[in-house]
Amino acid sequence: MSKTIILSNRLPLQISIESGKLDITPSVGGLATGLKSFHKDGNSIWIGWIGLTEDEIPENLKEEIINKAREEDCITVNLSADEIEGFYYGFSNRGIWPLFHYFMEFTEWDTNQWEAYQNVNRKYALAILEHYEEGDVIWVHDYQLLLVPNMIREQQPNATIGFFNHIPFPSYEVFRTMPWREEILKGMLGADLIGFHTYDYERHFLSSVRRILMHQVDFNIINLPERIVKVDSFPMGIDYDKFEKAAIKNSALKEEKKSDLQQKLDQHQESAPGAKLILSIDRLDYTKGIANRIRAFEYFLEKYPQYIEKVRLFMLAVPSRSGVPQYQLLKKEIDELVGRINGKFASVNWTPIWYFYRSMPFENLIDLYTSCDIALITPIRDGMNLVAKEFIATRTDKSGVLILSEMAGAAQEMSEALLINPNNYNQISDAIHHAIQMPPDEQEKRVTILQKRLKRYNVEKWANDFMNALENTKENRNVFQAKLISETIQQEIIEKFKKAKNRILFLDYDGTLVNFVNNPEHAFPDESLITLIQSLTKLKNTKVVLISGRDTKSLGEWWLKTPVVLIAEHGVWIRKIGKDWSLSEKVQNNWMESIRPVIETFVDRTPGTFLEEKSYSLAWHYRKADPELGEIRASELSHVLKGLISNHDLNVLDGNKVLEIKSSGVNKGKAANKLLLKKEYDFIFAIGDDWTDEYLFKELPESTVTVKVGMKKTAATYYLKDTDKVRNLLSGFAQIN
Ligand code: ADQ
Repeated sequence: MSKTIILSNRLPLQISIESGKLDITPSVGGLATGLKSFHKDGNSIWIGWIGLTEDEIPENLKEEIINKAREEDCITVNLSADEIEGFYYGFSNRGIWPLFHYFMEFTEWDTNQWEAYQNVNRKYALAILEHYEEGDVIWVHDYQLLLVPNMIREQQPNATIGFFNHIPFPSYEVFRTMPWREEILKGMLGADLIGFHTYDYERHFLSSVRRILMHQVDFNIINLPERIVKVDSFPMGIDYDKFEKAAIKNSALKEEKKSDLQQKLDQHQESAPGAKLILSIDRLDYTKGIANRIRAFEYFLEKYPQYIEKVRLFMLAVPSRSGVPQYQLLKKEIDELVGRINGKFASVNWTPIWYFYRSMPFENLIDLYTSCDIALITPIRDGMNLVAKEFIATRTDKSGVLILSEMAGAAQEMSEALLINPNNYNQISDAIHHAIQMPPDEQEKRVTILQKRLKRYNVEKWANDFMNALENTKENRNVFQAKLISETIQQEIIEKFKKAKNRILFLDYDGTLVNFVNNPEHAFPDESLITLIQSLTKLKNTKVVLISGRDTKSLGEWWLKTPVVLIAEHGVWIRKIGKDWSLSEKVQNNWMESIRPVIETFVDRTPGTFLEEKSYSLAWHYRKADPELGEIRASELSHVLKGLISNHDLNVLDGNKVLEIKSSGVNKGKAANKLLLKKEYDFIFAIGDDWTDEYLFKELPESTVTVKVGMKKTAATYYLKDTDKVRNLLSGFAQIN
């Protein structure tokens, strides 16, 4: 039975060793909860690091740790202190983390850390490969493991791999500053499905893929030569029931059963009529905007002094990544800020900020969530932010106000919160004022809507949605019904070719025999291609036809001495062997006068594009343009042209980075079929890479061997990955004797 393999940096296990005794318990984090329906009944395994380096684990406990983890269906990846330093504290948290959160000034790019990141990613990938069996589904998590999907893909090309990024994906302008940006993107593209919390992260990622790797992107589908990758957003939810139940249980507790913290919080409430408690909880991280929050609170007390002694900020900062210098500096900054503001505003019986730098047990977290009046969550950047969602889930009496930064992914789904810009202290202080003043029925209205949404889209639904989408990518593979030409299929085709008495080959040029280059005039045939085509023409009873959208000039010059039939401008011109160019179709070109100026306005407005004027068609090339602007303008131009030509016998062809307008009576299929009229062929072969070649595939006789270059939607029977593979097949034809 196939299983799910989950991979994350840390295992969902808590480990402690006290007086030589080992204790391992499953952790209750959101991810673990979300995946519980997959991670049970032995139907899944979870691979990750246990949280202690090799030298921190006593020799006599190593075996026991492995076994105990195994009991929880977890497989441990061992990491040394050096590996953790370079991979985790280094590249992951001094490089990727600040960059992806737009803190470019904090990024450190170090070759040794990059080495460590690659090596540790390889270690995780190997751990997966060791346990992978055909049919298994693999789900890789987060920014520490960006290279893993492709490392698995290289060894297991047919595996189903999902990747989810828990932090933001930055804009292309920021991402491009990373020295190893290509490697990181290629690593991620090993997956079949890539998930982000929000659509914004998704579009930033797609933009980087388009601009850096130059892959063709159609909506949220990335077309790689051999497969497609789907990108989508899945906003992560919380274990709603757990928080709701805990809150109900908490409110039912008798006075003497309440925690010390709860009793202290109750006293605060009683200390002054109308006293308000503002809560802030996060890991101590510079992305969370803790310093901003304190400054905004100071601003609030100055702007609304009537709340002095009536409002308190309860701030819980959970220690995090203290091995990274930026975090040590941040700790110092927060300590000083809290000290300064408390010094400035405190009175004998009131301190404005209660500050705790520690982790707290779950029960205390619930005490805080349920006792406060306002949650003030102001990250500068945050992938999602689950604290905001947890706060809402615990408000079973429907009271409370959430003030949330619009820079948190959660803000996209929580528009009923008071959304603020974390850098605007005035706006934050007004939001605090608004929250304090908000009437209970308005609080109830807002909380009710939020709760309904969070309850429905909880963490389990999030995980299920991702896994279902990942399952569906298996079907995507079948959308492309064309079959990859394997070694065996190639031999079969060559055998057919060999046996045939009369053969004809229709070969497209750009993107099929040669790769695309920025300047089409530079795509001349190299020596080995000329030799290859010449050797094909030397075979008996074999006609070679180069069929292209190009004009007669370059094709004619390049293939002057080679005995091939040339078809130019998609079928307008033909040059038979030993003859001059002649018109194959009677076509008009008087329409060009009126269409040319329209295209010229697009050339002027779109840097990197140019107009190619052929004798019977006009082509607008946008390969060198900014990829996104190019696509937008192409769709705009196509729309304009289609409007203009509606009463003419013309059509607009959407080729590979080119829009071409020409007579609708002409296409490659029609031109090719004309050549078949004169002779009986028992082997017809057609190969091409773009939309214009589909006419060949559709209009040639059914027995034709049709081949698409690249994995795209096509009417062809087969496909090949790239031009090298095309040349390899043609060499097979050339060597039949
Ligand atoms: P984090 O940056 O850690 O997560 P967040 O989403 O707020 O941020 O999650 C924090 C979690 O820790 C919450 O579930 C919370 O209950 C828990 N927690 C907070 N304080 C605690 C305490 N004192 N003791 C114990 N537990 C505590 C990263 C990204 C986020 C993204 C998540 C999930 O940075 O943007 O939302 O992953 O994808």
